[in-house]
Amino acid sequence: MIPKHSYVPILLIATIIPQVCGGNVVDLSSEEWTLSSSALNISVRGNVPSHVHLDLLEAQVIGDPYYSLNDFNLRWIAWTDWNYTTQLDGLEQTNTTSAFLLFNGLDTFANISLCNQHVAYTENQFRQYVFNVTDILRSSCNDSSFLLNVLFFSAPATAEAIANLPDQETWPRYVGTVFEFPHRHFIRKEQSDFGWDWGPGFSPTGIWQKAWVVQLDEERDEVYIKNSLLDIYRVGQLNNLPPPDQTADWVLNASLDIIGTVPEGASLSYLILDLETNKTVSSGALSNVTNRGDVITGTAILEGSAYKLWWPAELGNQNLYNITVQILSDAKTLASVTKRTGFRTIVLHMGEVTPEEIAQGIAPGNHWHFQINGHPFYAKGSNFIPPDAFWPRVTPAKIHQLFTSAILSHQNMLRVWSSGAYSPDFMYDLADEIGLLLWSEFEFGDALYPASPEFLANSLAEATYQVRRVNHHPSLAVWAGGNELENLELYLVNYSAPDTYAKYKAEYETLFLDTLLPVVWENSKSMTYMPSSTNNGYLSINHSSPHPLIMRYKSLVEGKIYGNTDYYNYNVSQAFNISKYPVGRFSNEFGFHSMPSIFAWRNVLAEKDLHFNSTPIMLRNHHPPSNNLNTTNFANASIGMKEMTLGVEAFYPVPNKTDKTANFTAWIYSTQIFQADFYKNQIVFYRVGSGKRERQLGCLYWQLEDIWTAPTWAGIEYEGRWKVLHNVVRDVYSSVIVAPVWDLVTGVLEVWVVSDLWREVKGVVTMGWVDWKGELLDLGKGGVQTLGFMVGGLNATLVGRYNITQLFSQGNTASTNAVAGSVDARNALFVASITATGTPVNTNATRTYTHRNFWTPTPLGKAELEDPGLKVVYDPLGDVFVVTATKGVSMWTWLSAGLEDQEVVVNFEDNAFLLLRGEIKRVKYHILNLGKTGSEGWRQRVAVKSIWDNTLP
Ligand code: BMA
Repeated sequence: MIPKHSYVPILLIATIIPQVCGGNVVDLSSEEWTLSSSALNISVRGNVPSHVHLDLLEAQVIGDPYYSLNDFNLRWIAWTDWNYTTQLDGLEQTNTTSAFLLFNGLDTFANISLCNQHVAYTENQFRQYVFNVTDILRSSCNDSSFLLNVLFFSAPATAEAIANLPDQETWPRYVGTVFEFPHRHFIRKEQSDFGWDWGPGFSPTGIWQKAWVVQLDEERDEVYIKNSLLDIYRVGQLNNLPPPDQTADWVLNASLDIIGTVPEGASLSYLILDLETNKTVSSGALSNVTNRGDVITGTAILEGSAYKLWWPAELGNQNLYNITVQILSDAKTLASVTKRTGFRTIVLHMGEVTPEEIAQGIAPGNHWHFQINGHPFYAKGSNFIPPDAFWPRVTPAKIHQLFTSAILSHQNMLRVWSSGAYSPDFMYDLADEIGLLLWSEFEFGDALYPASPEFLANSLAEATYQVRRVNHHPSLAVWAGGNELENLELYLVNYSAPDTYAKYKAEYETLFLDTLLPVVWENSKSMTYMPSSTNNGYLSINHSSPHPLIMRYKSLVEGKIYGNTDYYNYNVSQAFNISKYPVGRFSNEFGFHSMPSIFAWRNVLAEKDLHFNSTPIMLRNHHPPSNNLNTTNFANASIGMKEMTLGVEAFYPVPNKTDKTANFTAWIYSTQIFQADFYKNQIVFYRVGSGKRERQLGCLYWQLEDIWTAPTWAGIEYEGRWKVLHNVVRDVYSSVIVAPVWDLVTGVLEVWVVSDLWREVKGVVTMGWVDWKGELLDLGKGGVQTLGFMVGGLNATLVGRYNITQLFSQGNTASTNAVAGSVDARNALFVASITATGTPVNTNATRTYTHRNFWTPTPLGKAELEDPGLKVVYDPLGDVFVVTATKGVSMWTWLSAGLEDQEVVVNFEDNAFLLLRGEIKRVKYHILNLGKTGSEGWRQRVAVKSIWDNTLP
């Protein structure tokens, strides 16, 4: 199904900023700011929200931070203290006015002063801060000079100072990867700001979120809503458990965080607007109102069947409602907030597999899958990393483009990986609209963290703000404490310093089970919480216990299956060995890196550096991480470069072209093919697992997109271009697929049909073998086999089985065993296609699903490939590119803009496909950017190639 979403940025019905009734709110974005460093004698125009790097770039003090090795060259910015100053305008001063500074985000260590009086010191990028500056304004400011000063201290220097404090905590060796700047785990700042294996370490700083001065007249009971929580859940629902009744009424819990004081006796009202019909569905007074002065909370019971449900993409409509909550006092509205939301239940079900389920063939252990509105579904998606090193320049249009790409490749869930930043409201808004579930995480990852009272209090405040801010979004799927903590960090402690395991595990539980879990559970009944992204589930759950989740950790019983999996294997010889892949209930990350396109490289490198192992390309390969600030760390970089090279050499024709650019381009393409091929093999393996004893119900590969241009795990480049991977994902994430699964240990090729529809699918599968000229091969089963099949809802069915060891005579690299058949494996391609009829989820109309897949008994590097005789022409009438293979079989057929059209950013809706001899494919495309020149005539220069081109000089 081609979703209706287009690439045109849409106008958001964004979450409405809370409005006070009365009061004076000064937006600090509209003030004139100066950014300065006295030590460096720099003074330029500043912006709010912004980062120092962006402001220095705008003022032309520095060049593009993303160019070449500027990440190394600009490290001085991170070591410097920076001052943002403004003379506040628009303040209203009376004797009864109180005044507050409200910052939605300061990155990170800031000393704030107003009228030369100290206001506060901040130390958490992710907290909302409010400071009462009434006294300062009344006593210390003269009318003409409201000087606001925000001095940011160097984050790497501060982290170092904290790490060096007497008696500071230390961790065993190996725990807590250092990427570039060290000590990230001591500070509450985006962890990847200090470098990561896919990105640069800029350590940006600045007022990175919106900020205001809020002035309230105390005599008029003025209040301001600084944050708010809406929680919608079914009556009887408890966190982490499937709701007992999907027809039960809804509970609406609204809780508003206030600047000022809500007077005693105030009440709350609500109004719910259906955004499709623009009609009010329900309104009235909230009951059980509790008023703490700074937080006012109330609830309502809403009729269970009165609201259309919200569904993820391809599972139903994204029905949305506006809920307005008002604070009323003496028949006057003091303040109101409107948030756009949806009605759904989403649960990560980790309960025990029941005897009935075991009798149905599901392995004992615990479940680990998501249920939307009471239905298990297959989660298809990827991991989302920060889309830019500088969040203030991330626009809704950029996120919309990424989300549209995800939807076009049939993804319904993104894991917003911790160690970046909490997603902005507009990102959740877009996900709500487009139907992408966002598995969200607290920003802790790949390290163990302090458990000091100060660190816990700081983390608690951060989590409370974030949970309350975003809870109303129907796209919010789950909260995880952090990334790879249970499966990696605790494991590393146990491995490298087993004697101290108990201490570090206790600290881990203090933060992730005793501190963060209550934040989620006390604010929201609708959300599941788990302490670590990858985990073995819980041993027990008891909502009335002070320790409600007792995690399983390593209490594993042979034969049972428990949690989700994370799999990285850089030994390329094992890439297609399915016996190495983890068997679990859900795969939440796996991957391998590849090179971005020459177009992307050209935008950030000098022409002389456009070759595979050039200095800047190598030094942008951060896998494995350099572990320090060394700017000549070729040793680790060369490991990553070599892995990509070996992947190509092991499986594909090795490019060796005389033309330098052609050779570079061919190598890039080949690393992308190895990456995509490897992911495809795993995705298929996991999806087939939905019909096996593991009842595998989720696959999120690592990683959706790039933060910059570098060799990484991404499927989408920084500028939005799809790598081979994203195209392949689009193919294998289709609802109904045919999937060859080869077991190199047994030499058996199985063919499965997998469906993630909820009702059965019936159809016909056609399987056969061809040679590279496209002639049919008769391997003893009459050439082509056609069979009927049926696949149950959310299931997989075995439709074919071939003993590869016995099938081929020569060149049989599929097995080392003896040879029986008469055909040379180097000249054989297995092709399977299906046509099936099924019913899309939550619809009644049936539709036809088609899919084709292939497998080769020998790597393409050993195959006797033929020239496919590829041709491409642009058809202006259909506005499509028409591709034909005139002479033979075309593998990994690849369309791209002409080399001279480097500014053209275009995605072909179908790419990296198989074309049999004589086949014609009409390919649609999406333009993301035509560049400054408009690239007149680029359509005529679109080029096509296949893996066969690698064999050409
Ligand atoms: C996992 C992730 C990330 C990392 C990726 C690639 O460890 O959770 O931390 O970037 O693999 O190495």
